[in-house]
Amino acid sequence: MPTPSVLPDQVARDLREFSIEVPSWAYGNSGTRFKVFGTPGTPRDPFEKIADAAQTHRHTGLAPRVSLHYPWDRVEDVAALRSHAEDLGVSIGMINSNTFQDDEYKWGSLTAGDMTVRRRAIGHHLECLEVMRAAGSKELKIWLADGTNYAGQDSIRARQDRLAESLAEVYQGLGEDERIVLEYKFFEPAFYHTDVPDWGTSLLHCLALGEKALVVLDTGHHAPGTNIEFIVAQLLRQNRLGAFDFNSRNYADDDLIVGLADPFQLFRILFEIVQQDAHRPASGVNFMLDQCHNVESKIQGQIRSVLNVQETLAKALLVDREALADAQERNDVLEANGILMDAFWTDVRPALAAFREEQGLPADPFEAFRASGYEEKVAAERVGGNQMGWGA
Ligand code: AOS
Ligand code: ZN
Ligand code: ZN
Repeated sequence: MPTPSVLPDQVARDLREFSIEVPSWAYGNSGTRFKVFGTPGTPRDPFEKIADAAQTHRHTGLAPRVSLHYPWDRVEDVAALRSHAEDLGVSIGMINSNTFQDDEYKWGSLTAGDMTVRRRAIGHHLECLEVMRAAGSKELKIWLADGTNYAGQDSIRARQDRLAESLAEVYQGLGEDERIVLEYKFFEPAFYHTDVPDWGTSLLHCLALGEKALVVLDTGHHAPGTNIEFIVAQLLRQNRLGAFDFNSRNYADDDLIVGLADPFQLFRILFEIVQQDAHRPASGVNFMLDQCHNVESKIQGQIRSVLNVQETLAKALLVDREALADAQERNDVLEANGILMDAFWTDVRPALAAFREEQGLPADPFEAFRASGYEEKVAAERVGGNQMGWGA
């Protein structure tokens, strides 16, 4: 396919409607258990995190929502945080619950055998629903660190039963147009078994709960070699793909910039999305990032990330699906594969630059942000106070 100088109309229409949600925690300092490096200008409170996130949207037009993590992003006045976001041209997206940092949850949260602990964990999720409403959001995201480290440590079956009961209580708290999304992760911090380790377990719980419960697919949460696009196709088929947590992994849950470790995997995932029209807002799939920027500039990292998703989506939209269907019907394996590869290798960057300019956005949002002086400005302004971290 020759390099197009403009995007086909339908591709441009689809891209105009497409958006990505960014995580508040990506704007704070993060690191490993070895070291967390500080960066001048790092936000000191959730208001500053949102101001930084708004820069990503301002330069790309792609990231109008910011996910919050609770209680990391606890503020006295959620309504004030909401209007601060709106003043900056963004809104608050999903509220992420957090039951992985308190001593009480050492033996589990929604799965805990101790009823007092379980009640506390359920209460936390109901409180998250209140925060969600005050923030103007409709979605609660649940990721649980629950699991065990040794065979025999606890009953796997009993924990599933307790999880189902706890989730049902949280689900009862949902309003008509609200929903929960349940994330899975095959290991870490628990290393023997995890209570929601895979898409099947998440889906089973969601099916038992009802239509307002959907699965979150974090691209970093699978064993090496897992065919993630298959999971995408299957969840879409069941109308249960609620959201993505996009990131890149080389080894495990590395949370690196999406599309950098394996751009072709991102393309294959987005092609499954496109084939089922799930990139359109009407599908209800929330495309989010779940990333940390340990050594690179955080806002630049976020801008690069949303651009990677946009660029790869444009390629997936360029696949000649009619020709593909025809090749598939004739079982012409290599022609079918060639049609996909042709779209994957197409350079969409010049057409995307023109597309952005048409919308009054910089042709190169990454360079425009670097030249804007924002990082230097906040580094000079944000003195005193404590920089927020991933686990603030
Ligand atoms: C944890 O591994 C998950 O990816 C969660 O989405 C988590 O809430 C997020 O990464 C912040 O730590
Ligand atoms: Zn995640
Ligand atoms: Zn993760």
